[in-house]
Amino acid sequence: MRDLAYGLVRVLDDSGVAVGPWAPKLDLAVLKRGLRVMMMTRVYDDCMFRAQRQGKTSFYMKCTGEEAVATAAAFALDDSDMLFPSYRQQALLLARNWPMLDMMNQIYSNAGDRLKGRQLPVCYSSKAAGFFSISANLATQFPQAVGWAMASAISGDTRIAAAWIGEGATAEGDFHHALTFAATYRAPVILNIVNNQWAISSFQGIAGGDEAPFAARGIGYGLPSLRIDGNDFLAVYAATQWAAERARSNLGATLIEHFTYRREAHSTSDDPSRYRAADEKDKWPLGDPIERLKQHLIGRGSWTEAEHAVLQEAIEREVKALQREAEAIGTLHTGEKPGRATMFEDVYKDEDWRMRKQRQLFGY
Ligand SMILES: Cc1ncc(C[n+]2csc(CCOP(=O)(O)OP(=O)(O)O)c2C)c(N)n1
Repeated sequence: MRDLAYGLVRVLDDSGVAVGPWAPKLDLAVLKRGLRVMMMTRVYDDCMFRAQRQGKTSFYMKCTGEEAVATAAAFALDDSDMLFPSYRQQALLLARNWPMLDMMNQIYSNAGDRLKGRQLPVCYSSKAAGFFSISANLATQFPQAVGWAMASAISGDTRIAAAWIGEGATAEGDFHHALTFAATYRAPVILNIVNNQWAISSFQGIAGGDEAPFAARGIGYGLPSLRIDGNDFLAVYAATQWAAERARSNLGATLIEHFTYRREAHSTSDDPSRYRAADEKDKWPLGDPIERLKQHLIGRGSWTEAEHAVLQEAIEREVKALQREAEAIGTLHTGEKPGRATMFEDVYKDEDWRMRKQRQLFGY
């Protein structure tokens, strides 16, 4: 196992052919659905980014170039498995067919936002989709996922958990606490490190990636650890499927480092031209996940450039129509907003005396 933490598991070669022992036997239909979800995610990201620039929301974060990490994992997991994402796995929701309109309402903090504007845009939450509330405090989702997985095992459930963390956030104590508990209690959990090379303006070497791959950190905890090509839909699928089988067979947790690249800014509040070369993204050697899966399908004779262009146009039309629908409900500065008094609701199941005092202080 040790070598797998230091190497790079790949399936798609540079010409888009699936090779090697990790190549998963996947239906073409699954690959095409995966391609569609990745394309939808990219179009959704572009629309929401523009909406922020137009002042319709305060904040947005794209996952451009990293779409395979979340999409392929969602397809390899069962729909009832529990997801503990960071803010860059919006594709998980789309892969689980969660309505994009609901996600847009959250970005706009409008009257359709189930979270009533209380969460930072992009911090989605959906119990129905098995998608744990995203926390803007980095790394909290890691121990939470391990705890959830331990509870699942203790109660005899077959569901497993999966969590995602950025390579920068592995510097948080929560990352290490999660690995300790995962290893000690053999928690049925998949722990994903998304190494997209940058933590805002800090390159991955500052988080320790130059000393050893992030995957190698799992070895010290006795966890099977893989370092994989995160821009390869088939490699992400295969590694997740392998880890899920281990977890479901009571063999415990797996650590997976997804080697990928953040093509765009950290968020709408960031300007990467201040800290990295403008052409760096074009020099990234592992390519683009959408382009690579497209080439694979074309190579197998089951997809064409023309079909791809038609699908791209259809997705753009669909996303724009949903955007219009969301904006008709409201945006950051338009439409109805929840009353201020609602900030005291839903905090505790039964109102705490301190909460009551604060509410009364504000005259509600
Ligand atoms: C506990 C905590 N510390 C700092 C921050 C500020 N912060 C937000 S995102 C970020 C960088 C995270 O980088 P990484 O973990 O590599 O994930 P990426 O954004 O690249 O996906 C920082 C420092 C925070 N939100 N929470």
